[in-house]
Amino acid sequence: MADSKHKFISYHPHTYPPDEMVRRSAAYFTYMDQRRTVRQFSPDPIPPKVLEHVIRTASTAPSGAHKQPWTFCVVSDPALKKEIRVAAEKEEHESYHHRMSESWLRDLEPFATDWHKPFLEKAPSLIVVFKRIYDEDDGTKTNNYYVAESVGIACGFLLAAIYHAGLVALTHTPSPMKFLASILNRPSNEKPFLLIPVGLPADDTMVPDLVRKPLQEIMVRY
Ligand code: IYR
Repeated sequence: MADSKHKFISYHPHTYPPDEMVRRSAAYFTYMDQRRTVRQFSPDPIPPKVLEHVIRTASTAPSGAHKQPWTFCVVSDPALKKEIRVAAEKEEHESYHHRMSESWLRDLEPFATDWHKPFLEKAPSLIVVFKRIYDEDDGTKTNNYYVAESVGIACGFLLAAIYHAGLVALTHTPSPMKFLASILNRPSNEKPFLLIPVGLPADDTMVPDLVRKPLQEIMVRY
């Protein structure tokens, strides 16, 4: 298993009897099935520790060669949030009016989105996730692998942790989102991946009446 240079340690994850596995997996599905993406935030503050914990949870995700090719920027400063909103709305205005196809705009109708992005200022914090396309070790470039897959999985863990903490989030992808790297002064090996406003839901939060695909449409048994 291990050579003398790379040691392995023993691992004893929790395991359960079959009926307990069935019960736990059903309960977790029921819980996760109640998560919804939210676009209306309360301006109420959230404990900074919660953001540290959910980001640590995200960083437990598997990654290519365990390179952990991610950076999570937490933006809570009102002036910086405003700057991000202004830059995002400029791009989104262009997208909604000139860049997105008719069919794309039609597909988005159920979500009632447009170029206005008030949640970028209203939410108490924005987590801006960057993928690190390579790293630098003593001035030498080092490779990262399966970067999009790794960061995507980490964002999945992040969204689950945010929900578990009793907060809501929006997976927002302003497009193009290069402006995030310059506003946040990120190094050139980091590319913006997702912008995730996090907070408590507004009192009058509404979400679209969506239906999730049934199992027979998403699962194929062989
Ligand atoms: N980036 C735009 C458009 C948008 C695109 C998709 I695909 C969505 O699921 C939602 C929105 C916006 O944020 O409005």
